[in-house]
Amino acid sequence: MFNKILIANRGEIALRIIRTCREMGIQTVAVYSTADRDSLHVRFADEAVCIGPPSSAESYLSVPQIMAAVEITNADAVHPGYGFLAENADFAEVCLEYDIKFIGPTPEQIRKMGDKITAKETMIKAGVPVIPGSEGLIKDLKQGLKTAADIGYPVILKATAGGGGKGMRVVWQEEDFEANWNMARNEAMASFANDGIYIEKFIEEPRHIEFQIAGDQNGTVVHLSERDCSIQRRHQKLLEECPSPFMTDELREKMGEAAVQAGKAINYEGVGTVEFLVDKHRNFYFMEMNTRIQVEHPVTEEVIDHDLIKEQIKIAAGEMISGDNFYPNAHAIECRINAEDPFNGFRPSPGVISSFHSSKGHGVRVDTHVYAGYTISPYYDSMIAKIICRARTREECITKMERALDEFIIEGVKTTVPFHQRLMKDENFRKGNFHTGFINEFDLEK
Ligand code: MV4
Repeated sequence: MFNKILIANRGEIALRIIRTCREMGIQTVAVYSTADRDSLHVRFADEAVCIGPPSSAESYLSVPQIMAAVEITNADAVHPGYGFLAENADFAEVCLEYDIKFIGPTPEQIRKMGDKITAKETMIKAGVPVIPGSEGLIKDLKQGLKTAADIGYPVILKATAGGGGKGMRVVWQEEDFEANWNMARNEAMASFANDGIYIEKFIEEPRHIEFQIAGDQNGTVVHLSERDCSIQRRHQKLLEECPSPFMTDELREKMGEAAVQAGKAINYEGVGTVEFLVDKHRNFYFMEMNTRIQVEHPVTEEVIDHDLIKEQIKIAAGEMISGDNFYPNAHAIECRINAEDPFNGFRPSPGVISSFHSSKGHGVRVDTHVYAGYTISPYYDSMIAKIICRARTREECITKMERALDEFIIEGVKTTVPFHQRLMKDENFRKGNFHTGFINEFDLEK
């Protein structure tokens, strides 16, 4: 087992990782930018190293700064958390070269899933259903028009270097193809310095259902059931839950098996997430794989009663997992609380938290790094807390969440709490009747 883990992250996930390390008797090193001097991860870690100014590029994204912190503290492993360097294959490779264990998959596994066309080709070979579309990259406008006509409109143009919704364009009819083609290529070049584009059939009103998987260094891969992440706004997830209200035992078996096949196809090591789009007929298609721990991992932890960070660390240390899948024993919902004004287009609302009271009580978990007096910096993402509720049924879980939201007090900044309070009351949400376009149709003032 590791002696000392350096956490290359900040905020609630850094705290989350420190907690598990303490329980496992592993020493911790926090790294922080000058904007995070007064953060709890700095206080709760055994050691802390300042790695630069507030800008992420010069601190949390700086491989030389982080490797220097590893060197001076003599850490033997790095946990990247999510965001920042978590899916940076070059960083994972530098760790490998310096004989520091990167707690996550190998650089090769990260690269295979990071390039979306390579990922899709790998899934086709593994027998995992993918969205019908072009075979590989589209060379030029002419080939694009022909491919789109063959697939049939509507189609969607995606950047191979993209993901998470960046560089995507939906085309409803042939006469709009050329303009969208040009925009997609320009956007992809500007965002990713790679203008490779591929085309898929556009799936209308899909659900986003993802499977948590885990694979060990021995080649065993299992799934830990699904999370429904269809409640999103501009590709930012707002709420996640397990089980999905759309799930059946039969569909879970089929999708779970596909997720395990996806992991096995790349010999996946670590915990990861296989994202699927599911249409109204319950056809499911591989969309992307995330090779990191995700924000919404507590939803799974609550329903299967396992610590996923602990599993990550054990796998990284070479421990084997049992070959059994995990199924939900309860219902869990996570509401992401962001310092944003939901009545003003979710505009960020940084500033000082003047007072803070966390929701508490049976079946309520709040993962947060904030406290009264804490300053929310405009430099980083605006998520300040996750309220996770667990109950035996979805109905009870929603009721508990309503209570937990009412009890959550934060003053000094605007938050997305009122959005979630309104969502909990929505008839379609309560019925489990929603898809990824739901929030665009959802009127907060109603
Ligand atoms: C799609 C799609 C419909 N059809 N692909 C968005 C994020 C990126 N991972 C892929 N995304 C989508 N791909 C086809 N062929 C619709 C989306 C999509 C979406 C997916 C998941 C969650 C929210 C979404 C919101 C809008 C579009």
